[in-house]
Amino acid sequence: MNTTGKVIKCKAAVLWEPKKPLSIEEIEVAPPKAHEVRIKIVATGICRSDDHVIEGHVKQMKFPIILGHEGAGIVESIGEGVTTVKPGDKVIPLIIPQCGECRGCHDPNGNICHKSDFGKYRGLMSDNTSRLTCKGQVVYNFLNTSTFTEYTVVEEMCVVKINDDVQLDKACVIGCGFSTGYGSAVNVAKVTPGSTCVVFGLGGIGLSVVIGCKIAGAAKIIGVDVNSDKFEKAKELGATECLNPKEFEAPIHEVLLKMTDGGTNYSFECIGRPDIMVSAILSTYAGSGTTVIIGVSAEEISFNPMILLMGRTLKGAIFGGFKSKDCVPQLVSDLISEKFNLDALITHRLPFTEVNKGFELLHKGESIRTVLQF
Ligand code: PAD
Ligand code: ZN
Repeated sequence: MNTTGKVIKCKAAVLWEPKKPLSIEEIEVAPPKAHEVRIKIVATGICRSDDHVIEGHVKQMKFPIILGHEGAGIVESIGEGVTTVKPGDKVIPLIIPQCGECRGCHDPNGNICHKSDFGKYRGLMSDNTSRLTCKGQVVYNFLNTSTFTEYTVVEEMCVVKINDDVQLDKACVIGCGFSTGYGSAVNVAKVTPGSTCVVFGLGGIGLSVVIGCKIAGAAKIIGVDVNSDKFEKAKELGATECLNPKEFEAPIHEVLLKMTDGGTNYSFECIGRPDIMVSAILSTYAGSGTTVIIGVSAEEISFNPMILLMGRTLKGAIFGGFKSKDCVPQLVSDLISEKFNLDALITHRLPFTEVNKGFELLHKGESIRTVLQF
């Protein structure tokens, strides 16, 4: 049945308020307006950033909301003026838009488009309306995407066509977790061959950092996690050794300084804890070490400036510093040509309606990425 121009009724996982399970509801998805694209979602990963909203850590968030931001799908229909995708195209929705016009898009050294909803959390399209409703109420979107739904509408600047040959139930992790971790190593830190790296937190983000460090030619990649069950996979992906801070009396940065002759060249915080962010900085070599903060936290971080004065660098990045529309198609091509393999990141697959089970697996520390299939 041709659905172009019509409201689509479909299933979505709605979060009505924080600290509640997601609720599978029938929603209405309006047709795309000018410069918008309606997508049939085929697969979506579960990321800790979705969980931060469920747990109520993101104070500005508006409810009800449809979470999910690590998806892949097929264009169902397009609004007037859309030129870069057409119905039937395989696409990835983009958590960082690329409008191509703002200072952020023109900045060769950054990737933060000013249309991004990170930190603002308006949850609406640029015209301040939503295409999603449930039981007569407006439903907000998450990070310009919302993928825990059979259909979603995004703006053209928040979606990109990808190679037709890719499997969408793998490519979806390029929509957030993989690109975020991998790019933090290769783009943001710019890990150099022969260097020493430490990665704090070995979830989907941390393991993707490990993949990036290995491809960049790091000689030593040390994984740190309080859950030792994560070590086997980290080693499979390139970690040369793994440490559990619970097994040491001394603070973990002191252990790392000893192991690495005074500190690593690079460190990555992939958890979202201010105390570990400071440990990550302290683990690097004082004269020239670089730390990249990737984990998201609403709490403040504090440390003595002397820690940086000697020559350390502190950086942060969203989506691995990748300009989304420019870079995602290439990442998908790199997946097809087996530059990297994402199978190890996807530990579980579930039908979309079992989304809450996917979050349980994340809480229990059993999953890296659960991919929900529609
Ligand atoms: P995850 O929960 O799968 O992984 C976190 C890992 O950290 C787990 O393996 C934990 O066992 C481990 N951990 C927890 N506490 C500690 C501790 N004290 N010391 C050592 N290890 C610990 O999450 P994820 O990989 O999906 O996401 C990680 C963070 O990255 C999270 O804060 C998420 O919101 C953020 C993120 N940032 C971006 C970005 O663009 N900057 C994108 C996506 C996710
Ligand atoms: Zn994410």
